[in-house]
Amino acid sequence: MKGSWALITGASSGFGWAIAEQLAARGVNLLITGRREDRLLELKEKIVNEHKVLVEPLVFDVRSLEQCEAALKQKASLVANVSILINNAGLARGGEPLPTGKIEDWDQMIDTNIKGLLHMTRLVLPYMIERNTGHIVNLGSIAGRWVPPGMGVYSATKMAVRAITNGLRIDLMGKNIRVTNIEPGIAETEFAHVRLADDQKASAIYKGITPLSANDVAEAVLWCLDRPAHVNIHELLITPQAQAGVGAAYVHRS
Ligand code: NDP
Ligand code: 8X3
Repeated sequence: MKGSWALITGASSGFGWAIAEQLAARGVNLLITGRREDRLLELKEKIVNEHKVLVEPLVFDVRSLEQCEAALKQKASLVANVSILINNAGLARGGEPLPTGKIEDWDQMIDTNIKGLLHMTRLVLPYMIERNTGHIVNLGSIAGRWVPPGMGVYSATKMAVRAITNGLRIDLMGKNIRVTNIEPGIAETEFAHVRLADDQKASAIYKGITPLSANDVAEAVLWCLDRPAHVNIHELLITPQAQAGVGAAYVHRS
């Protein structure tokens, strides 16, 4: 892994940030992306001070194909060397039942979680194919297996991530490129704050349980990346010990 290049979307927070730190600790050079430039610069400074790796921040919105293309073009010579793509940028919005759900929330989730992931995959993959090496790790969710109440559209986007991951693995048969879907349950990041835009409601999600941390999820990602080249982890479902499924009935709160 040392000396290779990884591109991580959504590195300005949560899982993406933790994955960046853990990869840098292993000597991996990084292209870190997100919309918040200040956060990417903060991460770059931290990583460069702690580890001897190269870090290039790229600021763009994964929903826009034009922005993705322009950003990657800026660093084309580095993108050409990317052997690890972490498709992590994503979000949930709202929690209303479908009949009263907000169309703009649906658009944002679909455009980010599905189309953003497709844009980045389509743009980076040709380089991996040319070099016949690579590993794509997608951030799905336990909600890609079962539907949490009020999260039907979010769940649909993560079911799409699962389908795209499986389809890609089939379409890449014969190439030395691995494809993995990581499916976390409740994890404490900015996710709940972005989803609910209400600090009190967001904190309630973690009440009475020890949620996964961003580092827990990053360790799972690193473990998948670390397997020998002939071993491909298709999917990895990871929850807090207190969570046995989705929805209140499957979370034990003390
Ligand atoms: P965070 O909110 O902490 O981080 C989300 C990241 O995605 C941020 O860096 C954000 O960057 C980036 N992002 C969001 N929208 C866009 C966009 N349009 N363009 C570019 N970047 C974008 O959440 P997590 O770290 O928890 O989430 C990471 C992934 O894991 C998501 O796909 C999420 O669905 C999934 N997940 C999360 C779980 C959880 O409980 N936390 C559980 C299961 C899966 P910026 O705002 O700077 O653009
Ligand atoms: C979100 C997972 O368990 O919070 O991706 O609904 S959960």
